[in-house]
Amino acid sequence: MSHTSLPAEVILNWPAGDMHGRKVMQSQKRLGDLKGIFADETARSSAEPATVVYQVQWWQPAEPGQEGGLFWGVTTIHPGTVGGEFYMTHGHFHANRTRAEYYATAQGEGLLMLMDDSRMTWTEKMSPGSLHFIDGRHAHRVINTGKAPLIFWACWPSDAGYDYGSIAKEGFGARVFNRDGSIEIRS
Ligand code: S6P
Ligand code: ZN
Repeated sequence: MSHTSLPAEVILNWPAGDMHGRKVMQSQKRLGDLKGIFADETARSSAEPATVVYQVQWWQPAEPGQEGGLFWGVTTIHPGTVGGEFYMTHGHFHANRTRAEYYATAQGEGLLMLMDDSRMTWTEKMSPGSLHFIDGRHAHRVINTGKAPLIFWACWPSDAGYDYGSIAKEGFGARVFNRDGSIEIRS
């Protein structure tokens, strides 16, 4: 019996946070896209709107919403602040609160901010090699508190979905600022 080995559909560059493959998708979030995310909206709207805050690459080998599949992605958050607040992701709950996720840090330093339905908010430190299990009930946002890009890999179920609405409306229960070179978490 003959046997054929197919090439892998996606090749990762782990430390660089890069994915290559025909079906790999990508998106970028610029300061101009992040209205209402940072506390100081005046500072955000007066900054250069084309500045990239973070970018995501991901692979969906199943249909979104389909049960049983897994998605894989990588996010790079650039270093920087808006009105003293560190660059970060939008943050979201999963639409399906029974669907968990893993984050694993490749490079950089930051905080994974988690929040439950009662708005109780806490953080976990992210550094190269740190692995983070995100319970499906918890909203999650990543903040780059370092001077270099923060790169983390993620794996999540194809039917997790996204709920950005409540975060867009009320944010998380805490924010993270650069105060004279040190990290300050304000609730
Ligand atoms: C998806 C996963 C990540 C984020 C990415 C950007 O469940 O958590 O791929 O989508 O880190 O964050 P956000 O909050 O803008 O989607
Ligand atoms: Zn998620």
